[in-house]
Amino acid sequence: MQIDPGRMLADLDHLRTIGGQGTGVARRAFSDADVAARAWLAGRMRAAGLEVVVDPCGNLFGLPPGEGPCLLVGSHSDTQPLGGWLDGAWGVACGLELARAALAAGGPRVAVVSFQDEEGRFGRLTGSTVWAGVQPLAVMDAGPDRDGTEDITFGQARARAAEIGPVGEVSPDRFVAFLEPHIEQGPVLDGAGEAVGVVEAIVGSRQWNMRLEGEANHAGTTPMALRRDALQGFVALAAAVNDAFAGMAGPATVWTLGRVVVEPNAPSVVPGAVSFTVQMRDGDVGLLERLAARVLVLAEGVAAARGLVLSAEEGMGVEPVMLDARLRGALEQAAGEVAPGRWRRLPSGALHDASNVAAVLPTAMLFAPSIRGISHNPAEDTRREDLALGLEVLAAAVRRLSNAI
Ligand code: HGY
Ligand code: MN
Ligand code: MN
Repeated sequence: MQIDPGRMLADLDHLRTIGGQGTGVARRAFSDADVAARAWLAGRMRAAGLEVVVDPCGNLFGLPPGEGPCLLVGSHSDTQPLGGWLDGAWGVACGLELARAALAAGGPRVAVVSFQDEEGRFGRLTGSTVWAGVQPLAVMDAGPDRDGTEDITFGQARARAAEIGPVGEVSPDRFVAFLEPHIEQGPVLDGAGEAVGVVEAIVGSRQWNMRLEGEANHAGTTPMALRRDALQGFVALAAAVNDAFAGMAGPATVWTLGRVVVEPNAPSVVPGAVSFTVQMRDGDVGLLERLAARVLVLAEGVAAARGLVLSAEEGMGVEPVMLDARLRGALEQAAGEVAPGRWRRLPSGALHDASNVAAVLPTAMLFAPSIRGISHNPAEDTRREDLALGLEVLAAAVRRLSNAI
C-alpha cells in the first residue's frame, strides 16, 4: 500500500477553501458550505473507486467495493461557527488517502467516514451519537439549531443529506475497527517538540443549559436595591462556580462558561434575562456528576437570593472512554518505527466521534500537534510535515493490522 501525503495535503488545501473565512473555516452542519464540502468529498471518494453512501444523519461514507472485514478511518468535516481548517478535516483527509491507497493496492479493505454535526450545531457529536446507537435518531432529530441562525431542527436539516450523495444505511457491523486521526487541539505535543500522539483515553463531559430571568428596567431610574438584574446574578454564579470548583476539581478538570446571551443587551437597560452554558470535562464520571450537581445548587441559591427565576436543562453528556489496547499497540509500534523518539501516549481533553464509536467498535486515535495548542480558532494550525508524518504512522499501523482486516 503506497500512500501519497502530497495528495492528502492537496485534498486538505482544497477542503479549506469550502467555507473558508480568512485562515479559518465556517462549515456548520448542513450549512451550504458543509453540504458543498461533503459533496466534494463524495466526489473524491467516487474518483478513488469507493462506493459513496450518505446515511440519514448526513454521515458520509466511502466504502471499498465487495464484502469482507473492513477498517473504518475518519472524523468529521463540519466545524465550529468559525473554527480551524484541521479540526476533523485532517482525519477525513487521512481516511480518504488510506482508503484510496489500500484500494489501489488491492487491500486491505479500508473505508473513510465524515461524521455529521460533530461540532454540535444541533446536539453533541450528533451523527456518530446516532450511528453508534448511543441515542435514537428521534431524540437527536428534536435538537434545535443552537446557533440560532435558523429556526430548524436536526430532523428538518438532515433532509439535505440527499444533496451530498445516495442515502442509505451503513451498519457498524461492516467494520472491524475505527481509527480517528485528529489534531491534538492542546499544547502537549507542540510544547514537547513531538510529532505524534497515541491517545489512551477521551474525557467525558456534562453541560448545563441555564437561564436566569429577572426584570428589564431603566438603568437610570431603578435603584440598585430594587433591581432584579439577571446579569449580576450570572456574574455571582460564575464566581461561585469558580470558588466551589477550586476545591473539587481534579488535576485535569476543566470547566467553561462558553455561551452567554444577555437580554436585551442594551447599555441603558437593566439586564432582564441571561441564557448561558456551564460545561465540565474530566475523565472521572463520579466527579463530573458531583460538579454538575454543585452547579445546580449554586444556581438555585443565586436565583433565590436575587429574586430571579432559574430554568435549567441538562445538555447531552458524553461518557469518558478508554481506547482499544490492541489498536493502540499497533499505533505505538508504528509511531516507534516511523517517528522514533518523537511520539508519546496522552489523553484527549477534546471530545471526538471516537467517544461514541468506541461503544460499538474497537477504536483508537492518533494525534498530530497543534501549534501553540490553539484550536476552535481560525489561527489553528499544524506543520505540514507533521500532517504528513501522522499519515505515514497511520499507514504503518494499517499495514500491521492488515492481517486482522
Ligand atoms: O468540543 C469538543 O471537544 C469537540 O471539538 N467538538
Ligand atoms: Mn472541534
Ligand atoms: Mn474535532
